[in-house]
Amino acid sequence: MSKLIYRRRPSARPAAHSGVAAHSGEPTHGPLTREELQLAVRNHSMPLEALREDLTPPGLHYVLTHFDIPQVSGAWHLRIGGAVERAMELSLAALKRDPAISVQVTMECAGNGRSLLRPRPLSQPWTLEGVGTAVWTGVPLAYLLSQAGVEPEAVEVVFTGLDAGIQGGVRQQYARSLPISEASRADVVLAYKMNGSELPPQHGYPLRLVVPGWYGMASVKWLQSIQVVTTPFQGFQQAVAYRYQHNADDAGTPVSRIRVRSLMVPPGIPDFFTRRRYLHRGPVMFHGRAWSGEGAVTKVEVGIDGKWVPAQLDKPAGAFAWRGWSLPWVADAGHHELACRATDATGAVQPLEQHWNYQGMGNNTVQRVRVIVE
Ligand SMILES: Nc1nc2c(c(=O)[nH]1)N[C@H]1C(S)=C(S)[C@@H](COP(=O)(O)O)O[C@H]1N2
Ligand SMILES: [Mo]
Repeated sequence: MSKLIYRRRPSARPAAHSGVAAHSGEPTHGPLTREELQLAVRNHSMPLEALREDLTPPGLHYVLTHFDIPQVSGAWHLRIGGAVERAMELSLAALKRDPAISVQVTMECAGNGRSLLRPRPLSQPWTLEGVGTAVWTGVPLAYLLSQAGVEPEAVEVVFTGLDAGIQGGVRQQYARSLPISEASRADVVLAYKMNGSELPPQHGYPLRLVVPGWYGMASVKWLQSIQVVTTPFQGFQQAVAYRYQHNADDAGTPVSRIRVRSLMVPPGIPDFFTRRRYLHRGPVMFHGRAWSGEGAVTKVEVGIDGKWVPAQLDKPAGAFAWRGWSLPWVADAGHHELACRATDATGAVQPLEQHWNYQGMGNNTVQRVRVIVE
């Protein structure tokens, strides 16, 4: 078994309250490692040109899977238990007979932007594209919890996936919890459809949780059980991973809602290898999307060679879906640097400089796109 344990440096300081590191090495300024490359080819991002679409087609939506996509038996049932009056076991057919809702949700990986940090935390090496928007259809979690009858002493609800593996030396099934207040929201859904079709295997077939507004780690795929608990959940993905930490010894604070971010469709055409962008001189329309899990997007500005210009915002497509924006520009010949930055209803605005943290979480620093106009 020990061969499967994640590599740990002999000198590694133990992470607070767990005795293990959340990932496989100290941050580095070095070149991309073999392990990062393996993760990057398993977990794909959304090509930025897909920002043109309100809804991301499932094959273009980003994917993040810690372990393997699990095999799902034909006898699959969802178990609901713990501090409830009536424990339940539900088949997919039974869940499909329950009331259903559809919610349009922009989901983003908490590690999006990680590999742009200096030094670079070693884990899934996202640049900017760990995001996508889908319509998720299924049973409201609050409906099933009310059917089960949550006991008054309950504090959290724990969601466990079928997928198993080892992270930070700890054998585990992927599991996360939500406080009762979040689990009781009307828009949290146990989804069996994505954009109107059956859930694809990589997105959690047969059933996944979707927590609108929270970074993706909360939306547990391949759900096996829902347990109502009376003490806070201390599983690895809750207590060790997904925390804003200064260093390995810092207990840190939990990652929850998505920080405000905007991205633009890279204009013009790319060079195959460098991805450098080339544009013709003259009028061009910039398009992009902006979102936040903390509140509505209220402003997007486009930076052109360091000067910020307000973009036109499209109508919102729902409280938890990205909002389109556009800005016309007349390109003059030469090298230019484009950027975009969003503000949300809480007044939060994307930083121009990185806010570094040890696991590389929530890096919403503004996107910069260099273009060559000819
Ligand atoms: N069971 C399970 N659920 C999971 C994960 C996982 O590895 N296993 N990854 C989480 C993370 S970190 C993210 S960002 C989202 C990604 O969802 P997607 O692959 O459908 O885009 O799923 C979350 N749910
Ligand atoms: Mo994630």
